[in-house]
Amino acid sequence: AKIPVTVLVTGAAGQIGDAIVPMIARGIMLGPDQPVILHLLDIEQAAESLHGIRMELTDAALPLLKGVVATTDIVEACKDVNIAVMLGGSPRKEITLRKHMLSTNVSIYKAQALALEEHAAADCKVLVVANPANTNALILKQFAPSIPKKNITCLTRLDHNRALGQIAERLKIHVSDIKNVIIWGNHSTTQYPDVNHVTFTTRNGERPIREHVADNHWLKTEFITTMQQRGVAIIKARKASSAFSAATAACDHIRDWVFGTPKGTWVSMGVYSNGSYGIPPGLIYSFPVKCEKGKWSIVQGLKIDEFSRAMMDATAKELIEEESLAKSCLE
Ligand code: NAX
Repeated sequence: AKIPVTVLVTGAAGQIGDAIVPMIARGIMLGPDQPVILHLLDIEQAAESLHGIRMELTDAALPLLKGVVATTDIVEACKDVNIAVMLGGSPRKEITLRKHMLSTNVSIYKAQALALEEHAAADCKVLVVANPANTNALILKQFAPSIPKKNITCLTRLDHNRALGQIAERLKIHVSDIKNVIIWGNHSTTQYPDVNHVTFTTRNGERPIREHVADNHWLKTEFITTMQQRGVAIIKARKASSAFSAATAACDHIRDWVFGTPKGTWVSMGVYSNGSYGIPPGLIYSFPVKCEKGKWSIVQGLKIDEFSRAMMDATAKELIEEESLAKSCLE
């Protein structure tokens, strides 16, 4: 039998937590034959709902679930975790000032980094979902220096999947027949969804998407704004922010990272920049990545046109500003 993998979910009593906990416990993230132990962390005010989730996990009699630790103690939560999915943080709806949101989250991510640094497994893989995701991951990287920096990532897979979904709907093709969209940069409204390298499957093999989109104008205008505003549109419609789709994306992110991306396919992940494509080294920036044997690498050699260059630099600029704002919160 396989050794169980311990997965930490912070903010587990929140709405994405609600969606992702059953997914992990039923093998959607790590596969149908991988036993898991769940560590669920939330804050004191959410202790009762956390207890409720724990009761439901018991009631579901899940064959893959080998243990549950539901706690409000960060040290207990981080003990020996192999994978950490960080959903916990102050929600946007309560805090409207960016600076305020940053300073609250900076202190949360500093504290959680210190606990992971000390108590998590040495090769722990970290996925930060909570906003501002890139900058929270950057803080985590700074305060958990013994965790390899390649192991600290943030979620832009939801944006990636959204882009595939938008293109599929527009072109009336199935989403599984298109691939290789890229989300560059920040998980924010400055993100750049790049379709220049997207291909779709035809009877005659892979063809560039541009051959299929008569309306190139759509790709440069409405598509990009729809993407940048999609989160807000979901909130308007659901009266709550994305939950199921975010949980799905987080599972996709970890699954592809651990098991690898299919040959010829890449995905978007927020990872630390090594200077690829002229992006300042050290930033946590969303790049196209391929994964193999539990490691990601940035896809190299893609042609970048002038429009893309400007969009990629604009989102990098926003991340640099967020970083300095976050650092000023630490002083
Ligand atoms: P919720 O507000 O429903 O849940 C957040 C949970 O975190 C709450 O249960 C809260 O008690 C808990 N929490 C707060 N401080 C904590 C701490 N110090 N330690 C542990 N837990 C703590 O938000 P939800 O809709 O689940 O979203 C979670 C995060 O994901 C938010 O920051 C949100 O902005 C972010 N998102 C990021 C996305 C991405 O693509 N990167 C997309 C979806 C989502 O909006």
